Amino acid sequence: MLHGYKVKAQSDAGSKPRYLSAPLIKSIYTADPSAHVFNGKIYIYPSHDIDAGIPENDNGDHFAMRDYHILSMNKIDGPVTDHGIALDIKNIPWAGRQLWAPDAAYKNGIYYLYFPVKDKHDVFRIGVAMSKNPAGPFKAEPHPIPGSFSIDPAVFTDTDGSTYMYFGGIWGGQLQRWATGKYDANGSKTDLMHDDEPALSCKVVKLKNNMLEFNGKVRDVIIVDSLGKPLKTNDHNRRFFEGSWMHKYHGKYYFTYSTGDTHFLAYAIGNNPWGPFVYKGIFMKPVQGWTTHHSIIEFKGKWYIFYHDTELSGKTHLRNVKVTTLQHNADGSIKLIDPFI
Ligand code: FUB
Repeated sequence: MLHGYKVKAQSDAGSKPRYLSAPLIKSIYTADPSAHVFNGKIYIYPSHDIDAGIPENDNGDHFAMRDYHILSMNKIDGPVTDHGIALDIKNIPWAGRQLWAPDAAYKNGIYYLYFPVKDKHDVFRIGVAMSKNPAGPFKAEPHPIPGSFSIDPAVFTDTDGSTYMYFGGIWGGQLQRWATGKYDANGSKTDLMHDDEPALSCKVVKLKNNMLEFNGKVRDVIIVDSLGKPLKTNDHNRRFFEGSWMHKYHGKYYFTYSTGDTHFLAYAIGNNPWGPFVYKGIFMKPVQGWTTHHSIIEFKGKWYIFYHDTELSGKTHLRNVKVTTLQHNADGSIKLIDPFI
C-alpha cells in the first residue's frame, strides 16, 4: 500500500484525545517550528499553514504556504507574539510555490532565514533571506543557495563557531529524485521500490562565513544501527524521512528527525556534526496529524521540544505549533514523550 500525505496518524487516546500541550497560537495555523534563543528571548520560525483549496496528494501539494510569520515569547508558558509577515513568496524572485519548513541563524549582527520553496520549474531549492531583526522583515537573496535542493533546512552552529546546514526530505520533499546527484523530473514519488538498499540520507554541509553559500561538499548523514550497519529503506520505523534537527548535549551530537510514514521522532548520536550517527530510538510518539516536525532548544538551563499537531483543525495541512519539556536521562538517552495524556 502506498502511504501518502493523505494518511493520518491516529491518536491512541480514542475519540476525545487529551493533548499534552496547548497550541501556542490560535489566530493563524502554524507548523514545523524551528525555535532559537536570540537576545535572551525565544523566537519560533514556523511554516504558516493556509487552506489553499488544493486536494491532498502524495506530493504534499495541499501544503501550499505563501508567507512566514515569526513568533516570539519571553518565557515558556508566557504570551506569544505574532510579528506579522516576515517574508512573502511574492518577494522571492525565483520562487514558484510552497514555502515549507524554515529555520534561522545569527552571525555578526545579521539574522538569516533559510527556507525551502519550489522554484519556477517545480523543483525544491533552499533560499536565504536577511534581516537586522530576528522577527524580520527579511529580504530574500535573488537566487537559491547554489547547490541546494530538497527541503527542511536545519542550521546548527557548533561551539567553535562553525555553522552547518542539515537538509532533505523524501517523497514530497523530492530527495529521492536527487539519488544520482542530478534532479530526475520523472523520478519516483516515494522511496518504496528500493526496499533492501541503504535508506536515502539527510544531507549536511558547512556554511561559509557569509552564511549565504555552502562551503565544500554536501555529505550524507549516515545513520547506523548498533552493529554499525546503515539503516535500510524498508526500515520505516527507523529510517530518516524529513524534519531533521541537531543539538549538542554533553559533547555529543544528537541528530533528530521524523520517520515520516511511521510518524515517529527518532534520534541518533554521533561524535561530530558530520556523523555517522548511531540510532538510539524514538523520543516522541505520533502526534495527531500525518506530519511530525520538531526543534529542540535549551532555555534558562532546561531543554524544550517545539512540535506541531492538528488539534485546532483536525486537518492534515492546517497545523498548530506546541512546546513541551524534553528530558535527557543520565545515560544520555532521551525520555520518550507521549503527545497525549
Ligand atoms: O510543512 C510542509 C512539510 O511538512 C515540511 O517541510 C515537512 O517537514 C512536513 O512537516
